[in-house]
Amino acid sequence: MHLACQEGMAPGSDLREKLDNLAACGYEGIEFGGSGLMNRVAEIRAVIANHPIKPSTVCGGFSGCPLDSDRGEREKALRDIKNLLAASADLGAVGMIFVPLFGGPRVPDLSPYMNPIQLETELLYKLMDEMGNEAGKRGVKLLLEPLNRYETHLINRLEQGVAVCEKLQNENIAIMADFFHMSIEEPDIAESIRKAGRWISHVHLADSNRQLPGYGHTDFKSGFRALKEIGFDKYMALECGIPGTDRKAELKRSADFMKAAMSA
Ligand code: LER
Ligand code: MN
Repeated sequence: MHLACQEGMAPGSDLREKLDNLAACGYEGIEFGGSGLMNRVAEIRAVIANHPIKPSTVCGGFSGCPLDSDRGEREKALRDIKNLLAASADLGAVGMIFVPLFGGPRVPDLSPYMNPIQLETELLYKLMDEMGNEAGKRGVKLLLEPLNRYETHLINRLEQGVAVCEKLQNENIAIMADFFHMSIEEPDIAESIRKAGRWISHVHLADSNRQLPGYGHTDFKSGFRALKEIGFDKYMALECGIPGTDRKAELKRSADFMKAAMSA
């Protein structure tokens, strides 16, 4: 398991300084936001080439919405996602994080034929299969992220993400597990991780209050133990707030906290 941090959280005035600071604080990877990333790939590759910090993942950042009733919105999303999968490959990242839908339904209720969730699910299968094939061509993964109920009505728990993976049986599609969302939605985080098993290919780290791990009440020890048990060996990227003013000291303190939890 390798600790990573989202670019936006890293202290530093430019990418080089951010990478140096992350390395000094005990991290091994950096997660990039997808918005505008296509235009930055060459610059990032040049700066990161011989650096110990490696790109872990690309997080969302596409326009449109894959599950909108408007075909133009869906096509925009699909085009951007394909480009971001290519960018992920160019950066050597594990893959691209994908949230199919923020908020409520954007498709009509066609009950008794299909309600919005049924329609969204069928549409999702079709689109994810296509995106998964694209990910395969690029040698990266499409990482489906369950979000808590206040951010999406569609996929809230790991088991719902796993159900999509099992339905599609596309080896380029996986799920990721975000400790913040899990602290709201999973009855037992460790057990949910164990059940999701091999389908987990990325992790987001935040405590129960979406601050740095160590500032809330999430039990990271049992969560990390479950990740070890399933043989998870990829990146876990911070996606949270940093309390206080000394960001570097806080990032180092949290890395130390997580390393202790990993070896407990
Ligand atoms: C949103 O809450 C989140 O967790 C992000 O990773 C979505 O891209
Ligand atoms: Mn997340």
